[in-house]
Amino acid sequence: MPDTKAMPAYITTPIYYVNDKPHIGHAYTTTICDVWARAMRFGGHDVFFLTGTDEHGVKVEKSARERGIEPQALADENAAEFQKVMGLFNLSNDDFIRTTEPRHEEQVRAFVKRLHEQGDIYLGEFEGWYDEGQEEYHTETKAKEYEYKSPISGKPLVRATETNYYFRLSAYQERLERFFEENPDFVRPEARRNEILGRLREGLLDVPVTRTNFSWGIPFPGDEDHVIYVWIDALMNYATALGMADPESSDRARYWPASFHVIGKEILWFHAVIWPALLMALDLPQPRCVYAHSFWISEGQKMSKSMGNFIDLEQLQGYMETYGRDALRYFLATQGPLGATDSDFSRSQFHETYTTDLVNTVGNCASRTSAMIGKYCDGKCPADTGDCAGGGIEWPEFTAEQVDASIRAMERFDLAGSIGAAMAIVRKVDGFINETAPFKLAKQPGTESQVGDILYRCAEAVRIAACLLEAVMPDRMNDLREAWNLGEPSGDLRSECAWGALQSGTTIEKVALFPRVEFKESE
Ligand code: ME8
Repeated sequence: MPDTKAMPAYITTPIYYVNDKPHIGHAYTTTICDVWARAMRFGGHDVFFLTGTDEHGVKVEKSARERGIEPQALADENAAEFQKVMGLFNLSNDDFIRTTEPRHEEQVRAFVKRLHEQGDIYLGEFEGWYDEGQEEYHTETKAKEYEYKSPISGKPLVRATETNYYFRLSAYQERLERFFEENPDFVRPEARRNEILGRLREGLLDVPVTRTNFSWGIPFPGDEDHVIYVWIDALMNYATALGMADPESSDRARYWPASFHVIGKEILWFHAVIWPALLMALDLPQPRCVYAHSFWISEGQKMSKSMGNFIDLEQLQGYMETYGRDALRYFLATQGPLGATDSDFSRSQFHETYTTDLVNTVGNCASRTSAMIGKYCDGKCPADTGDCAGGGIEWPEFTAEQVDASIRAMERFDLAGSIGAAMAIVRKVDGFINETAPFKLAKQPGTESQVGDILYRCAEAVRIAACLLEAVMPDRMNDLREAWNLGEPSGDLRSECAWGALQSGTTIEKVALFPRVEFKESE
């Protein structure tokens, strides 16, 4: 087994367009990456977590023009909105890259220059079916299948001819197919991998990497009438943030390649095909996994601007004020569209998840356990006497299994699975309290040792679950750490979760982690 603990881990979100304000989708992707990044840090990994904004391109130029301001002013304004999300959701990103920063622009030009000089980029003319909204060409087969309309906006595809610089994507067809075969986990979930593989096998066209119809972009090195296509510029952020144009002089190069590029399913082609081909051309190692999640829909409806039903930051702030930000993080991480199907964000389901999992399960177990320790053990953690009165649970074995399952699930980005394993520990404690009824037992004389033993087991199991839940709910689990005098996370999650680390005699204060909230339909 390699020593994985000190291994660098690198996770990225898409960089978000600044032509609009952030909404739940952006908060979602960034939050799930944050959960993973925190979990890996607790596990002792050397983590780099990157997010940022995509600030060039025709969309930004157009939105700015509509507002009568400069594109850079719009970018500054909305980049600040995206940075606000970081604070609001307690996101622990190590950097926030903006594609208008000189450090990014300079490296993009260096990469593009290299590709041009080595013949991977050439000047050519092209005619094809163009999706203006997506800034993307489709093959004849695909255009026909889409009935010559954009699969995203429904607007007609247009026949377009351009003299542009092209990236020789077609030259990477075989290498890409081989790469996909040799790395079955490169694109996840599997349904998405199959889609990409199907499309890949239809054959690749060279792709334009410059534009001349607008100017808000990075000038093409050596031919400044052309600006670099926003997607090429944007994809390269994952490498420029680590200084990969000159890895020798970058102290972040050790993080390359990414463990996970987490994205939404609509931008998978760019990440699963174009990006790997660019990396092959640049001779850089490939990311381990491109994880393409599905979409949140709202109260059963697709969110769109025309419907005006985007769950925006204000609404999310409303949820936070009522339920707390950890509750929102928990909901996003456990109920989100990490698989191949979309998830519905509904007020009633949010409320139900909060009440069932957080109030009635985690909150209730922690408060019952600490209240009984207060009442029967003077607020001091009792001893593990082995004098347990029933329950029939092999706690060290049971918790070790859940800890292992939880850590492994997190490592492969199965957030719900990881959190589910931690929740299984808490549910077991709940059942154990009901079955062994220490509150009844305590009324009989001479049962101190038994009662203490039961409560030690409850407290120790809750503590272990809390360590596993800390990545998703850092605020509340830190409250528990403080109330139970558990100290700081050690950076070695597995040892921290070993049964028996809780010392008898530790002061255990009563905690109320998740207050009950009344459901209001109308909010
Ligand atoms: O595409 N549900 O930026 P973008 C879940 N700049 N996630 C959603 C979502 C939804 N309904 N809607 C959006 C871009 N997202 C490019 C990316 S990367 C090199 C360049 C999330 O502002 C999801 O992660 O349109 C999606 O991929 C991303 O927001 C798109 O953000």
